[in-house]
Amino acid sequence: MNTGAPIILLATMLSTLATSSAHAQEFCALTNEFIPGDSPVGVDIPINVDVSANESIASVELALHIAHDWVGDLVITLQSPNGTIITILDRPGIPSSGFPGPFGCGGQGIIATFTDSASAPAETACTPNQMPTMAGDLIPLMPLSAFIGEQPSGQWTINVSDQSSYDFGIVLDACLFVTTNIDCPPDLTGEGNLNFLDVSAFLTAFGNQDPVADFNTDGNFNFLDVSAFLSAFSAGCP
Ligand SMILES: [Ca+2]
Ligand SMILES: [Ca+2]
Ligand SMILES: [Ca+2]
Repeated sequence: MNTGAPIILLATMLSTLATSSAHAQEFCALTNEFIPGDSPVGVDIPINVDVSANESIASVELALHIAHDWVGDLVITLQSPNGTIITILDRPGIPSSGFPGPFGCGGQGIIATFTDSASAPAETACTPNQMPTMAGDLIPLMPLSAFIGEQPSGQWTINVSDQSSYDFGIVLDACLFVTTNIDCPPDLTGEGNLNFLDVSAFLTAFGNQDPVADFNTDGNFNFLDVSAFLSAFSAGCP
């Protein structure tokens, strides 16, 4: 009896499983996009995200590296595949006191990660004598938590616009860090359907004492895990 093919199939499924489980994943754009000066339309930067169909967003962070001589000219937005748009930055320093005057943050450059878990708001992070003038982890103008629960796969769009004359810039790098939750734990193959392949994947993982088969998460592998898997499987998925 030749059992090689099924074993290879299951091994492939399990290695797919290991890389598609819920965790933070990074997706970057091809950049070096010119930001035209004094153009409210700005430049769109697409980022393609591809995760399993049974994953939904737990958190999103946006890392940007932008060369620009007057960061106070910039407006940055982020749109999800679902159509939700949030404003990351809106002419920092305006309409408050700004620096060095009514034209907003007069510093150069952004090398920052916009994240709800930061402690400093990006809108007031201007340090005009330092390069880059915005650095490290910063809180975006609107919370990135707006994306929680959406399906992350598809095209995201970052828009960067320069809303005042004179200075312009370039987007050098743009990356999204997407952390997901698995919405349907018995869908071990992660494609959004429940069928015999998920049962096979469970049995193999159970035989190998792979942590994904510890279905009641007590650290042991026994009939309770089989029972928990089968009831989740019969209950189906949303
Ligand atoms: Ca400008
Ligand atoms: Ca499946
Ligand atoms: Ca267990």
